[in-house]
Amino acid sequence: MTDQFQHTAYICVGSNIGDKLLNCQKGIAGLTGNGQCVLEQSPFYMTEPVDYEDQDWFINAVIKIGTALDPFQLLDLLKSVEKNAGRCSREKIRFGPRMLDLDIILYDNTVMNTDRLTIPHPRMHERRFVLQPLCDIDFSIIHPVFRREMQYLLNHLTPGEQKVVQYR
Ligand code: PH2
Ligand code: MG
Ligand code: MG
Repeated sequence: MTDQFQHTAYICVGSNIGDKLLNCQKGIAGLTGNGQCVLEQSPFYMTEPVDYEDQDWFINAVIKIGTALDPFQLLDLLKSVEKNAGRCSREKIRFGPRMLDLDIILYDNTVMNTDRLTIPHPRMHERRFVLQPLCDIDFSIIHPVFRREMQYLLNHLTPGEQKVVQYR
């Protein structure tokens, strides 16, 4: 029998507008409802905004999925689920507030850099809101570019910066 889900991807889920937890849950449900298999889910965290600080705290989580989609097909699906969950074109500020954000963090051991998509996510290694929930799922994953364990990358963030608080 052929394996339906040949690929493994890690997706960061985030929201900082409206019912943030519900938006994140809708995002995850939107993936399962569209043929993706959620293999693991981290706890949800309340996280201090990074890059653009003049905005509300986020709720973030990371999920591990099994997928038959290639990276671009997966990106298209994430965009359509974001849209269905109410993300709109008014959200114009780069790194600014959003109803739902679904980002590909890792896809198998793929390393790629195109105009539309960079994998691993180009800022994942400096973001506690990604590394903490990712380590909750599997701290021993090796970053395919830096060749370091996720736990190592998490431990090397500046202590006290980028607060994350477990939500549930
Ligand atoms: N997403 C951003 C920018 N800043 N900060 C936190 N804490 N969580 C996010 O998901 C986030 C962010 C751009 O997508
Ligand atoms: Mg993002
Ligand atoms: Mg995004």
